[in-house]
Amino acid sequence: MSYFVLRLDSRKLHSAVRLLPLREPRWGQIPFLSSNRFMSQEKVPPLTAERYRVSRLPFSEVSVEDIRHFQKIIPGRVITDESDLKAHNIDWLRTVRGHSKVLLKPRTTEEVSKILKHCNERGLAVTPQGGNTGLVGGSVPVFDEILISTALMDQVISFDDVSGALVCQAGCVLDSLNQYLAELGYTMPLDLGAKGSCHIGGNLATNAGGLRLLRYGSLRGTVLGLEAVLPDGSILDCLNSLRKDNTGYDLKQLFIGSEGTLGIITALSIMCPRKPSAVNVALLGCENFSKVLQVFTLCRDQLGEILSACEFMDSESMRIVQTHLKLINPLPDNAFYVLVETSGSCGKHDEEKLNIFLEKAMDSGFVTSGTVATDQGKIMSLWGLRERITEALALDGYVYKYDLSMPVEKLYALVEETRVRLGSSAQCVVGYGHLGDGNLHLNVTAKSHSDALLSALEPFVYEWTSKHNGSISAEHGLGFKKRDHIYYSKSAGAVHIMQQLKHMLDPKGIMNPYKTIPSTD
Ligand code: FAD
Ligand code: 2HG
Ligand code: ZN
Repeated sequence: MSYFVLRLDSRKLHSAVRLLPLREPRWGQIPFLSSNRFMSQEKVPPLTAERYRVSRLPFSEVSVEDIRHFQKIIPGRVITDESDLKAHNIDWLRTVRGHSKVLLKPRTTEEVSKILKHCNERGLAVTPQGGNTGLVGGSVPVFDEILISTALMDQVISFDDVSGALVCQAGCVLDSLNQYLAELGYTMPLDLGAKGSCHIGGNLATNAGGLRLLRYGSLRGTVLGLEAVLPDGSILDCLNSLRKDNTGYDLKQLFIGSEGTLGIITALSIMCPRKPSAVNVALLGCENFSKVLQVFTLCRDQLGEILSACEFMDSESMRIVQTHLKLINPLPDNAFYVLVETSGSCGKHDEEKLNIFLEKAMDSGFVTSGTVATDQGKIMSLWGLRERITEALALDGYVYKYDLSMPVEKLYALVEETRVRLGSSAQCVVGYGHLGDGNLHLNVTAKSHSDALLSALEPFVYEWTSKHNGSISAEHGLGFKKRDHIYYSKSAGAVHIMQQLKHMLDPKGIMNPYKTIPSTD
């Protein structure tokens, strides 16, 4: 047992800290789409168009001639077999379903360009797809949009060992990039639970936040350049690797977070930090949310530059990973948990700082119990309790998912109010998230989808968030599910300019229709 329990008041600590070894596969494969259990008839969601009552826009339908044309551009990489298409038509959460008849797998930017040029000329709608781990229904078609996958665009183009600039194609899997960089002593500036499946292009397209944002900032700062194919097939080359470049408008920012509605990101350049040589993770138990906030303040105060993550979970989140994934909570019976990670280059220095922080946290009564991990296996086990909540929730039933940012002191009040409001109509209401970023993940599960439960949640959650000056989508984007709620977080004037930009770049509206930006109709 190489866990060392904090040098704290040992009476308050759990002496026997036992964590299960990490279950395989982690996120290397997302079990949902590959296992028969989840591909069974009963688990297939109804068609999006039926559940959400959407009307198809007047795009062309794919013809035999179109398929022949695509086969000339990418021979052997035009997928039309219904069973091969099944997993690509359903989102990871299994809540929305389209019925695309064709999936295209280009390898190069030029191939993407030829495909989009043809689609634009023919008025064929398309949906770009990376790892299909998006949580707002943006990555699958609503009707029969052509799927364009980046799965085969998985090459690293270059890495600069001095600046840390990585240039790669959009279909590289986040975790593969991490492994590639680890050998060179570097790491990716972002990390998320879906790392084994999500593509870096998908991360940019959603402006994914994740677990390292507190330390390395958002992709809007770490992405140095990108290349995108516009709907008419022209290639926009903004793929430079400069830290500083103030020549004109920063067009790459338009594509970061655009969720496939303006073009297809084909390559990018990203600034990668050195891989920290000393990492510590502490899991702490707290009695109530105000103590969670006190721990966070103390954390920032005492850990300063070595603080690399600060996440919180409520007891319901913990219950759900224990129930569905059989993970073991080393600190049972706490109302709240805070996971603190430090990363640095000097183990001794970091441990000293961490211990001072922990002693203060215990002495001030902010924390009732805690455990620290310093070796990789145990660190991953502690992180599993946090990272795998999304997976556990999906096993609990139908999930209503809200991803909100707001002043940190308000974060948990919404969870409590939602619980009271829903009463027994919800199976489970959990609150957890990126405490350091003021980002709450409020999730509600029920046996199945119900319009009544949805009406109890919306617009309540959005109104509550807006009233507290928050954002109704902190990091997952708007996709299909949240597009029309954008007005809770953006003014009508701002949305109007977005619509004009969309129209300028995509006058026929073929790029990921029904998503992200409300239509002008
Ligand atoms: P997809 O799901 O395939 O696509 C997402 C959107 O981007 C779609 O609208 C799609 O059309 C568009 N798109 C994809 N590729 C391109 C491209 N090359 N060019 C243009 N548009 C494109 N998100 C967070 O922010 N933080 C988290 O901590 C986090 N954790 C997660 C944990 C789990 C278990 C899961 C399942 C999801 C999580 N997510 C998180 C959601 C997150 O949005 C995705 O995991 C990830 O960023 C999407 O990447 P992807 O390659 O799977 O994209
Ligand atoms: C996370 O932080 C992800 O784990 C997913 O953003 C959050 O499932 C969710 O609600
Ligand atoms: Zn998150």
